[in-house]
Amino acid sequence: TGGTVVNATGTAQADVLVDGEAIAAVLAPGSQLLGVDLARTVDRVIDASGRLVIPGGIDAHTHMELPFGGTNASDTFETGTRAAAWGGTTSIIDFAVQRYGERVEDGLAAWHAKAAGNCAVDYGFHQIIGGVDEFSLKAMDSLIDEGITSFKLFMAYPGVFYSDDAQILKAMQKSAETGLLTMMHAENGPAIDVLAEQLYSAGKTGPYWHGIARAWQLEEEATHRAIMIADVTGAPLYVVHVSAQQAVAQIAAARDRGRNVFGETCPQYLYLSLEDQLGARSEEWGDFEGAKWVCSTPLRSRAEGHQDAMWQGLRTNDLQMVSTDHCPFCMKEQKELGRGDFRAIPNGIGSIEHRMDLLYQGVVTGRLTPPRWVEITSTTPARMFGLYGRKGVLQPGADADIVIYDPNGHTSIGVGEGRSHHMAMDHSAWEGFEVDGHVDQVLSRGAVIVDERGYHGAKGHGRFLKRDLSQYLI
Ligand code: DUC
Ligand code: ZN
Ligand code: ZN
Repeated sequence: TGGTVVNATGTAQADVLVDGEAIAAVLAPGSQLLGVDLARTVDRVIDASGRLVIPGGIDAHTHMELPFGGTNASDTFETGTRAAAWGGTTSIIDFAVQRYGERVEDGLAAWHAKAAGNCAVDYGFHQIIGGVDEFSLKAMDSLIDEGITSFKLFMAYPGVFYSDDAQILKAMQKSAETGLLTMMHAENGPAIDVLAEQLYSAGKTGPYWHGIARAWQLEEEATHRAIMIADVTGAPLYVVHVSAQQAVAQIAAARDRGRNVFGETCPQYLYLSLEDQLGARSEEWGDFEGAKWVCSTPLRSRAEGHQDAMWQGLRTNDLQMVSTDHCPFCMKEQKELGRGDFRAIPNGIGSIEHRMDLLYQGVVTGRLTPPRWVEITSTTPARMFGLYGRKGVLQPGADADIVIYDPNGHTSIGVGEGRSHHMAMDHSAWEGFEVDGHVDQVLSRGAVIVDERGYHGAKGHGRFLKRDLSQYLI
């Protein structure tokens, strides 16, 4: 009661009535329903006065326990979804992995086994297709029945996940035929690997060179190529982790031509830069400190204006939403595998806990309205990935995934006393970020899993989300 309900469509002073796991009504303040004073009738009243009441965040791009770079991403489904809950994210969509030579069904079954019974919040999967061949193409026919309505291909990482143009074309034909949404990691991997090898051989071995090898031209080129192959096949295309302003321009041009082409960016591409990485030093790690921010696509130059272009893309809706690409690795024993050779640093940043707060800063600085904040963090992810109605909106019939957010609160991000950090990492890529706003309470399907007294969730509370086809396509 007493809060400001924010949906993607607007804000209103309203009370939200929850019955069991679902929202029963969104009511004018005062909580009267058919003459009954609800505040005196219900089991429990949560006072939300002075706070924003929003649909729980949906992080549509996470990698719990991903085997990558010779190690495993450090958050399990248990620790990662608990950190999500702390940060106001009540659904995740993780990537099940099929590697070259593996059966898609086996890759998917392995991901179900990792997640089942371990999640604090609801979870769904996209399917990575790491080897496009007649078997995986056939297996893609049954994904929709499994509630998996999107798959990811990689134009990067030759020898690991990489698809060549012929494979991309065939998979996109399958996407057009079935309605599965194609997600693309758009970077020219073969070219990047040559540049990386040349830099390394020239003695340029530190973390910063990772970003130099992964030049924006090779993101622009791959984005363009993916868009054009999508065009020929009629496949809907969603470009993940966009960081180069030139890639946004490619997506914008396709959208202007009326195509089903979409783009996601991540908090790191809005806030962090290659220059930050170049200057990073610490007593413990020296200039290897920059390894904390090694991810792909890489952080880009602030002087070149990429971060502003990401905010601008969110403003113009050429970028539709923000996910984290949460792929955490510790410095000790994980990132440090790449000491002396940036190519061996496991790629990834952990942000699942901070996405809602970091994006709220867009409201604080006047770059986003509160409804747009909700749209890019919850409503569009729900529509894009076939969850809308159940998730992404506060309306009767929707799951009672609700965040009570204090716009006057404060959050100190980072590891250590008085700061918020519940991810299984020995550092934070966001150390020292002091942000306005605070996640006060979190409900997942009607259960209060976070409040001012702490965490009350349970592993196994989160359920697998069978998703419908994308509700965002033109
Ligand atoms: N990029 C990352 O930073 N980590 C995991 C995979 C990816 O594409
Ligand atoms: Zn990727
Ligand atoms: Zn990813």
